[in-house]
Amino acid sequence: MELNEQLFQLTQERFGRSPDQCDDHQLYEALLLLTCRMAKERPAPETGRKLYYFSAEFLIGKLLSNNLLALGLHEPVGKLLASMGRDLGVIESMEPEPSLGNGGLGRLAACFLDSIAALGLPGDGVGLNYHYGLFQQKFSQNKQQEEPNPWIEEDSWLIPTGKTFSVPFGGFELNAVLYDIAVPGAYNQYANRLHLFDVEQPAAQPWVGIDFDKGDIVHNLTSFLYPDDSDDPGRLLRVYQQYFMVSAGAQLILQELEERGFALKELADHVVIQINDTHPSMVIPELIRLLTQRGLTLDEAVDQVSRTCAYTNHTILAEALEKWPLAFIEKVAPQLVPIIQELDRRVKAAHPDPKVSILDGSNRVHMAHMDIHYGFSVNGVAALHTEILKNSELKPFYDLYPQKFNNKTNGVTLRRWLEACNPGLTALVDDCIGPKWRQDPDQLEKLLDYQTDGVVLDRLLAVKQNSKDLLCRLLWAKQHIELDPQSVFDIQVKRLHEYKRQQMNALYVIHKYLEIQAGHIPERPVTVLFGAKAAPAYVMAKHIIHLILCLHELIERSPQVRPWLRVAMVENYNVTWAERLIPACDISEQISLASKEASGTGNMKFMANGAVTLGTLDGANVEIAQLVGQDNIYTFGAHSDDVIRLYKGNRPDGRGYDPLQYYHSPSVERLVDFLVSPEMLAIGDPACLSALWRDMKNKDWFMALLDVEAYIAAKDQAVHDYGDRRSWAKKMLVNIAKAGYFSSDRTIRQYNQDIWHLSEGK
Ligand code: 26Q
Repeated sequence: MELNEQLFQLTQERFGRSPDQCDDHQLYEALLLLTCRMAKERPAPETGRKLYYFSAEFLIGKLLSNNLLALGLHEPVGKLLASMGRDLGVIESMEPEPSLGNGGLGRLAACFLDSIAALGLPGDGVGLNYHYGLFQQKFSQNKQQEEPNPWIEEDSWLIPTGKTFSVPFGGFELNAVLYDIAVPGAYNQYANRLHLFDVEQPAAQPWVGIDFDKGDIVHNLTSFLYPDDSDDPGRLLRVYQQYFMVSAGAQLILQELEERGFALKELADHVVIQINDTHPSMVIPELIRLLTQRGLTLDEAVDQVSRTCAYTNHTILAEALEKWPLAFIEKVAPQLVPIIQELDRRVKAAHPDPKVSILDGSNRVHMAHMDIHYGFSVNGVAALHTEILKNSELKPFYDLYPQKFNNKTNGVTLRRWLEACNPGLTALVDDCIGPKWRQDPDQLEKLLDYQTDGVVLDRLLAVKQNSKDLLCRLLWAKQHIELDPQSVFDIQVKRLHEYKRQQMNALYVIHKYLEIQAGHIPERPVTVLFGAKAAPAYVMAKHIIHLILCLHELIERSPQVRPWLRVAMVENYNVTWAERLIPACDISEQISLASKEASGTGNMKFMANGAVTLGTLDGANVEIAQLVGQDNIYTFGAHSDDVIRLYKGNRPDGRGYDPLQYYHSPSVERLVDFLVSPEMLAIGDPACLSALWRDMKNKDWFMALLDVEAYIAAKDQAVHDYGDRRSWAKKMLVNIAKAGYFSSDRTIRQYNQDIWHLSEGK
């Protein structure tokens, strides 16, 4: 049936009217049903060995556009709607965005599912169906407020499967109900699945903010992503979530294995499990439990599981490495305790070094250690990150198992992060090099032939200007903030964390503010845009948001400064905001303290959209710099080995980093002290601002003061260079041309070649 007939039939059945009589929401619902049905009917790829990607987060974003693209319907539907005088963009805006992730790790999982399907590989995601997702961010009195994000409507992408699995907790059992989201592959006729487990009787929305009864596991287990883990009930709920996800997931895997006609003791031949950070690590003891319960000996079960599980590390921040008290596991899943103890006993018998044991002296379970001993692969997510794991953070493990360690530099799906979010740039790329870069992203390098083509460079600048104009309109519509579309757009969007150093960017804003007030007018106007959520219990991160919002208010009130400098923070930064912000960016802020950002993936999305990176030599920035060359990136700041040395207190004088030493440079002191200046205290909360001020000068754990002067110089250089429009356009072009390496299709091919081997097995 023709597309327009299908749509007609659907809207008639559902709303008793033809598509052109439907309102935007009705059209959205009809397209959702149509797309969902088509995706659902697709078969799974031919199964050799099958991958299960376990992750506590899948930051999938809105799906309508993405799925239309994969189904080859984006253009026809767009045209059909246009012929009725409707706009696909408006229809899409009806879709609620699920917030099933925090940031990079969750978005990576979503890009990976997209690429696995596009390559026609058999691989499903396994996660949880959080009803209110991550909180929704609101600003009030220049502070972040949290509210639930109820994203599940009557019609959604969730497909009920009718499958349930009983999860045995200490003292009670809970049924895990399985919902699926279909993941159609672009360029083929297959679809994989994202399996999301849910409780049977989810709680209704809490009335006040995001407060809820953390002890009511039966109803609240899947209410929120990352409940506040600053207190024990919150931490315990996290462990309940993790065990629920992995137990149900493991049961699903064994059920599918048997349905395919294989024996349990052949598990490793037919299944591979990728453990996305340590959040799903309990899948290891849980699978061992299930296999022994079903007749395998302990040795057989340990052997199968160890050849099935592979672990990805996403962080070297010690505080983010999960170490759960064994007492928590005793309460949540007591049946795992003897298994974990036995796994630890074997490790201790073979390796006396206490640094590599699973259970430490305080009876805490080091989840990563369990993954490394009882998995066959350990990977970092960018070249530098993997080297730091091998040489520093996980060195004792690398010494034991050098063959397990490998690097898989992250990537992003260019289908969402170029084709869907930036049609203007996509058309320009197609006009220059044809359409084949979609399936072979390295072909983007052909754009290098146009570096001296004035027509192409001017078109590139026009495309960028158009995206900036659109963003200005959106920010006005959403937040009543007026931007200058002719200014340089400098954008930092990512989770709020001290190591990412949004506070250092704020110091740049203060620097500019003071310069302009002193009568030093900059070469051209600059707009500094932020987007970030702070974890509800992360006090310092909330202070930084407060600082940024206060700076916004201060500058909006200053007729002298405002023409030259503006600051804004988008409210509720999410995937949808990213899709609007990234195409409009001139300068991409990637300024983490070297050694702390495992990879970053925003950096890749920005470069693919023609933004020039201003960054430290951290994470994948190092690889970006190698690819684009020094003329097409602005790098600054301390190197990772210096930082690691500073943390160890290895300065020549035997001391560690002392922020006061940098604070007392006059140009830095006035920036930091501005936090508690009369003009700031008149706007902001003195308690927050002075707490931040004290922390910055006395602790500065992530060394913003070490790099701030180099940072200001590098940013001013970039703003200067922006003035030579043709030369800037060339930098943009080189960045786009080199972005092919950061396609997640490349990353997934490497995972498959080195870790998964999905075409093997039967
Ligand atoms: C752990 C224990 C208790 C509570 C929360 C957590 C927790 C939650 C989320 C720990 C880590 C995360 C998220 C980490 C994350 O997003 N990491 C990012 O992963 C990206 C994909 O590999 C990288 O590009 C980023 O560099 C990395 O920061």
